[in-house]
Amino acid sequence: MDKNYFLAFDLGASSGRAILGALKDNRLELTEIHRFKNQMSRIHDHYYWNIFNLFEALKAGLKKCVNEHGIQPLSFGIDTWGVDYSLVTGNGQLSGLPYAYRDHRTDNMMDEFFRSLPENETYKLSGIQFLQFNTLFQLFSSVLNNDPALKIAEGMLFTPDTLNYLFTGVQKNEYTIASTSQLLKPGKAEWETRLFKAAGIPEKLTRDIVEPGTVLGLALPEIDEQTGCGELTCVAVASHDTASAVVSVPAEGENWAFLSSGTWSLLGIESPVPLVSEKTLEMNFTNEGGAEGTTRFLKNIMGMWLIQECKRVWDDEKEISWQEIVDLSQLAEPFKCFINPDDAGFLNPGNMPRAIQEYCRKTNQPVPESKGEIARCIYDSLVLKYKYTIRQIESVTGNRIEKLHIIGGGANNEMLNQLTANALGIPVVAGPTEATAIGNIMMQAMAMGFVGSLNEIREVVRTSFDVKTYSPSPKLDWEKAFAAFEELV
Ligand code: LRH
Repeated sequence: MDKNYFLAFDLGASSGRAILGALKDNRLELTEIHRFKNQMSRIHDHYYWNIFNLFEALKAGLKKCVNEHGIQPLSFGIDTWGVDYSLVTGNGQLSGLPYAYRDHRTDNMMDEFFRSLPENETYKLSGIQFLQFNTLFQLFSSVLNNDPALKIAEGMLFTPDTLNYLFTGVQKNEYTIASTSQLLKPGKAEWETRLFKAAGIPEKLTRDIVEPGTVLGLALPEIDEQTGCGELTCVAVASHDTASAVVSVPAEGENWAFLSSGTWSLLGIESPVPLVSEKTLEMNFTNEGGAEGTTRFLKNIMGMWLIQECKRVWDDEKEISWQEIVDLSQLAEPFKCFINPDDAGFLNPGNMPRAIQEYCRKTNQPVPESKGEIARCIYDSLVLKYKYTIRQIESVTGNRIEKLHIIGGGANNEMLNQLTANALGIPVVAGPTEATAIGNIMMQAMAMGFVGSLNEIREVVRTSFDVKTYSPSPKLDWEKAFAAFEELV
């Protein structure tokens, strides 16, 4: 059988990539075609995504695929971070730049919203973890602030929906990304009208929801004119990046958890049904929509953002490599101080090292001074938060987690993988690091009839990519550290 080619566009908060997948005899090979920087634009103290630049970058990737690699793929798919959206006017134009979720306009918006609909009601209706940047609260803030862009909007498209629309002219909301909005019913591809009413969000903004793996249509002729892509099918993949990543977890059997590790650490399990109860509300867990009707019961943990932001500040003085940061952290004293990675103050503080020092000072702990001490504090705290979260999951399901699969770019951090295995006391399987692009590509392959199910996809992942297993070998007293951490959070 000849190779079949699929192009994945995987967009993160700090970079985007075009990755070509070649599938032959159930083996997948990847080639990175194009990589570009993404960043929020700060304008008059608000944060936006430059969606038009992103569109141009994707077209540049497609053009490179055709011209430099000589490949016209069968299809393409787009996945991005969750919750953000563009508004579309009646004549099909985007009404300005979309806000970025770290914009401060949603500070305090959750409490405002709970005056219309109490917290427990909102959770029961949506099953989604409360994060101030969920689409529900972003739109609610626009309603309260009489945002003129909202007034002229006739439609709302999440980030991957928006880019799909620019490529094809088709306006749909894909299920997995829509599920991050906190506007759907738990585990269902249905809008929850009571949430729209409570927030005053016009229901006309919604579009039909399509399942992941739906063929949306063809790229417009103007795309062919600009890139030479020929007749190119657009597939709505599991377009939330976490959903795509979890599609490609190379797991078999049961009692495993996943950690999708990147800017965010998404730690959870795949469940056949949403888990929504008093207890999951209290623990603030989310139920995001997945492929094949699955639910991702997980916790959003602040993740590598903490260290990325430190690096950004440190780079301003003198550039420092990731490896140097890891090396310095290993020289620093372990368990000297901890942070709760999910403290709201770390969402977008501007100067992360200072925010961490401030947190330690406020909580009467030794203040980390050097880069190594700050990095060590972050790594220890993240790993302990993973342990804390795994225990919470076990307390909900009553099952012990026996293995943790770490996927995504964060799985490259060997030191952190080992610390995680040590702290959790279970094997950690790291890889593939390209999980999101793989999940994106394999959902295209499914839509185009080359694989039949999620299980078959995972089989392809297992045969095509190497993983590395870390067995626990704790040298430090993680239980004691955990007790101190638990006290703090
Ligand atoms: C990770 C992610 C996460 C979200 C966040 C906004 O990239 O998609 O699942 O909640 O971005």
